[in-house]
Amino acid sequence: MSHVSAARPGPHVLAVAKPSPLLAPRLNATFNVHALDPATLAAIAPQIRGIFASGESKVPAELIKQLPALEIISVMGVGYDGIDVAAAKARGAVVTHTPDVLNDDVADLAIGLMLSTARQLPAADRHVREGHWPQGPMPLARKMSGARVGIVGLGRIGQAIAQRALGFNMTVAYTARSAKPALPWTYLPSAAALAAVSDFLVVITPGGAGTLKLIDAEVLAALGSSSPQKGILINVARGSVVDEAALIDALEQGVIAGAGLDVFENEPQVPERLRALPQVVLTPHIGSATAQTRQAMADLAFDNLQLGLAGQPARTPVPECRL
Ligand code: 8YV
Repeated sequence: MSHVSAARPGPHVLAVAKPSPLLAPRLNATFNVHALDPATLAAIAPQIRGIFASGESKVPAELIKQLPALEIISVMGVGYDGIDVAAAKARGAVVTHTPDVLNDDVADLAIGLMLSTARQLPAADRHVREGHWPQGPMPLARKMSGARVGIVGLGRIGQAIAQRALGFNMTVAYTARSAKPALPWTYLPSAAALAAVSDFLVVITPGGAGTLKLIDAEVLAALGSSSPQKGILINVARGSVVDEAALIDALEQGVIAGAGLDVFENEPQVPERLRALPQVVLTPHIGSATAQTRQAMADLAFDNLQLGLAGQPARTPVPECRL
C-alpha cells in the first residue's frame, strides 16, 4: 500500500479501511492501493477509480466529491450504513457489499450470545477457572429452549436466526418495515410491541438514519415487562440501533434482565459502566469473524472491485444500485 501516486500498474484504489490479510496480497498485486491519508489525498484523488471499505467504514459525500474518477465502492461487509450511497450514485459510482456469505456466522453468534447471557457461560467459565467451584455451585441460570424470541429486522440474517431458534423450540415473532406473509412467524408492528412479548429481543436490522436509536427507553421498558423474569436484549446489528445510554440505565436499574452485545455506539470504545455490569456478555464485533466467512467476504469484495473496474456488472451491488 502506498501513500503517494506510484508508477505501478493497475487502477488506483483508495483503502478507507485496512484490508484484511486475506485480501491485501491480491489487492496489492492487482491494484494500485493507497491508504486514506488526508496529507496525500489531494494528490492522488483525481486518479482514484475504486474504494475498498469495511462494514464499519465511513465514506461521506465530502470524500466522494473529491474523487471525480470514482467508479465503485466495494464494501467487505453486508452493512453499508457508513457509505453515502446517494452521493456515490450521483457520481455514477456503484456501491457493492457482501451479503449472504456471512448469514450463518452472524446468526450463530446471535444464538451464542443468547445462550451466553441466559446460561451465564462467561461467568461459569470464570467460576471454574478462578477456583470458586469447590466453595459451591453457581446461582441457577435461565432456560433458553422454549422461550420467546423477537427478531427486529427479518432480512436474510434475521431469518437464519429464526431457523436456529426453531431448533430450540422457541416461539418466533418479528418486527420489520412490513409484514412478510410468506413467512410463518408472527409480525408485530413496532419494536416496543415485539419487546413486550419477547424473552429475547434480537436486533439484526441495518444501521443508518432510519433505525437510529430504534431500541430506546420505551422499548427496553417493554422488554422488561414481558415476563416476571424480564427480557434480555441481543444486538448483532449496529451500535447505532440501540440508545446505549438508555440501555446502560435500564441494565443498572434492573429494568431488563441482561444483554448480549457484539456492537457498540462508539467502537472500539465500550463505556466503563457497561463493562462493569455482570449481566451483560460483550464481544468485539465478531459477527462475521471466522476464517471461512472472512475468506468468502474477501473473495466477494475482490470480485466486485475487479469486475466494477473492468466495466462489468458487479456480483453483489447494494439494492439501491441494482439495475
Ligand atoms: C464486519 C459487518 O465487521 O458485515 C458487516 O456489516 O459489520 C462485519 O461483518 C466487517 O465489515 C468486516 O470487514
